[in-house]
Amino acid sequence: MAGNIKCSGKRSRHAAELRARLCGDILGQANNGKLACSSRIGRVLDVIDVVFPCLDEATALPWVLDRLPAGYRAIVVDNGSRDASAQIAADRGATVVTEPRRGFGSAAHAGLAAAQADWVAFCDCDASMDPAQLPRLVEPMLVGTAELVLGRRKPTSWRSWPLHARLANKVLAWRLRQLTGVSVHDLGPMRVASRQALLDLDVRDRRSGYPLEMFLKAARAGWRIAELPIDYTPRSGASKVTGTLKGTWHAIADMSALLSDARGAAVQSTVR
Ligand SMILES: Nc1nc2c(ncn2[C@@H]2O[C@H](COP(=O)(O)OP(=O)(O)O)[C@@H](O)[C@H]2O)c(=O)[nH]1
Ligand SMILES: [Mg+2]
Repeated sequence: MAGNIKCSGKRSRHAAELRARLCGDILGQANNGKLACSSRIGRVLDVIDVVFPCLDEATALPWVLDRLPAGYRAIVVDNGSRDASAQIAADRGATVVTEPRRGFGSAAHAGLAAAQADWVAFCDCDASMDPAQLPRLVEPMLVGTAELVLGRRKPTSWRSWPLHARLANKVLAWRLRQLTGVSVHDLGPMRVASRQALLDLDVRDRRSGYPLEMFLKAARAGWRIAELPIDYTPRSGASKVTGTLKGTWHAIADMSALLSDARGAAVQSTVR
C-alpha cells in the first residue's frame, strides 16, 4: 500500500520520520526529541485512516477535512445524506463509503471495514472536534502505552454540549468506572485503536451503542485504555443524536441494554 514504511529491528529512520509526521511535536516532546521505533518492530507502519460517520454534514465537512494533518486519510461514511456531503467529501479527496443501513454504528463499522491502515481513528464530522488534535491521541498507540485512546471532551463554550447529554455522559462514565475499573470520564466519539484489534472485538451494535460496546469489549479484553483531553466546540448544523429527542431516546435505550448485559456478565464472572 502506498505510504507503507518498513520498520526494521533497529531504530529506523523511516519509521522515525513517519512517527514525526503523525505525532508532530507531541512525540518530540514525549521522547525528548528522540524518535525511536519501539513498539512496532518488524511490522509495517501505515498512515492512519480516520472514519467520519456522516449524515447531512455539508456545512461542517470542508473545515473538518481541511483540518486533517498529513498522514491521516479520511473515510467519510455517508449514511443517506440528503445534502451534498458525499460530493464535498469526494471533492476533497476523501474515500467515500455509502452505507445504506441507518445508524451511527452502521456508519462507523462500515468505515472500519473499509479502512486499510494499521490504525484507525473515529471522529464526528460535525466540526465539534478538531481532526488536527488527532496526533495527540495517536501518540500513546505509537509508543505502545495504550491499545485504545479516547478523546475526553472539554467544552469550549456552554453551547458545545447540551446539559442533558453532558449529565448523562457523566453518569455513564461513573457507571463504567464502577463496572470496569477503567479510569474513564467521557465516552467520547474521537478515538484511536488498531484496525485488526477493533475488528476482532466484533462490535455488534449498529446504532448509538457502538462506542459503548467497543469500550466494554476492549475493557473486558484487558486493553489499556487511555484518555486525553480534546476541545469540544459547538457543532455546525443540526445534531442527529443527543440534540434530538429521538436520538437521545435511542442512545439511552441502546446504552442501557449494553450496560445491563455487561453487569450480568460481570456478576456471572464473580459468581463462577
Ligand atoms: N452515517 C451516519 N452518521 C450519523 C448518523 N447519526 C449521526 N451520524 C454522524 O455521527 C456523528 C455524531 O452525530 P451527532 O449528530 O454529532 O451527535 P451528537 O454529537 O450527539 O449531537 C456526526 O458526524 C453525524 O453526522 C447516522 O445515522 N448515520
Ligand atoms: Mg456531534
